[in-house]
Amino acid sequence: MTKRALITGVVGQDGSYLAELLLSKGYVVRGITRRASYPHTQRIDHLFKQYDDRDAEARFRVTYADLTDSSSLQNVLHEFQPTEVYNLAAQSHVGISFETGESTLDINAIGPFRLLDAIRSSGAKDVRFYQASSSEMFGASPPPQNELTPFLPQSPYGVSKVAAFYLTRLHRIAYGMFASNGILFNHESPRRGLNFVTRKITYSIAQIIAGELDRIELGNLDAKRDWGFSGDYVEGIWRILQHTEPDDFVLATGEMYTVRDFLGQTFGLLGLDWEDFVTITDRYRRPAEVPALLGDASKARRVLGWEPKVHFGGLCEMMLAGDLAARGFTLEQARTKAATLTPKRGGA
Ligand code: NAP
Ligand code: G4F
Repeated sequence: MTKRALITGVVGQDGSYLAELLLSKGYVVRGITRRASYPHTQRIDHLFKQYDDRDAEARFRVTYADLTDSSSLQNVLHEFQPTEVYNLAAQSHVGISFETGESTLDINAIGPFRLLDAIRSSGAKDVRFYQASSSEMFGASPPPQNELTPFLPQSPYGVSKVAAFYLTRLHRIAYGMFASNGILFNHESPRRGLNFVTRKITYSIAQIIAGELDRIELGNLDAKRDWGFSGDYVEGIWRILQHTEPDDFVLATGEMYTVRDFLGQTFGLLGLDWEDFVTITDRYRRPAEVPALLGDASKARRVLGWEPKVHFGGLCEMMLAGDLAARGFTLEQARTKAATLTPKRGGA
């Protein structure tokens, strides 16, 4: 039987990689997106070209629905009849969740409840549900963190993800649903949103090389993160839903670096000293911070056979090369240009 996957958040970073993966495996894929005042389907435009989306039975289609709108979720479930539901949609920015706490809780906590409840009420017994849980739930719990580590969230985003984690487990326990959590540590890519720290850095370096920017403004450089590649993590997400039983899994690389390390690595690829180009500002500091995340993914390795392929150095190079290429530079050409730069002093 052909598998039918519904992906919420399909126009996001992970949604785009997951759609590619599932289509390559022969799935029929339906994505949902909410209305925006300006089209923002750049991450999946290549899929529209590859898989004709005009007729109802097309392999890949995207329809409007919103995690804050129960009837839109019920309608798409009824019409599409998925065998697997991947809930990736979220207000995913931790810093911004301090400014938009109520809507973050609505989308990230009540949203998954609406979806789980709609699946349960539909009476479809065999639908498998994936919830995009986050290492941000561990918050202030010291590293390393695994499936048994207590949650101590440090942001409205973290709290919202803890609620969704337990709602997913509750539907498993109370109603026997196949509902699993992936507790994913930070994962990045050339498709990462521009206001997450890794992409902000690589994008800004490309702007500096192109002569469009002098300095980057950043907040806390001491934060430690376990950064992997989104393309590797969507393979883990898929494996979580193919497992014989519903369960919760950490996905991580098991390596931890500071934001400062990320700066050193990426600027270093061009022979530059990051301190010549970075200004520290309180503007990007958060009311509460998650100091250190380091994942122990041994359960996923043992049970699912999942391992990440891309590690820190490769990730930095992939992201920087992507942003340079978009401005017409190879790494080699950027190195040559970098040697001619005179940093503008001031700042940190
Ligand atoms: P992302 O690029 O921000 O994608 C999230 C998507 O959710 C966006 O396409 C967004 O649409 C959509 N969305 C937001 N509110 C919605 C709503 N009300 N209804 C429908 N769609 C909505 O995030 P990502 O990095 O791909 O992450 C995917 C998921 O994994 C998120 O749930 C995130 O919290 C979680 N997660 C991510 C990481 C990570 O390091 N990347 C780690 C752990 C967990 P718009 O484009 O319209 O805003
Ligand atoms: O890149 P970030 O915004 O990612 P953060 O907060 O770790 O959250 C990401 O990973 C979570 C998994 O742990 C996901 F659930 C979540 O959806 C998201 O994908 O910030 C990383 C660190 C933070 O400590 C932040 O304070 O970088 C620090 N930072 C320093 N300067 C900055 C900046 N972060 C941002 N976004 N922008 C800065 O200018």
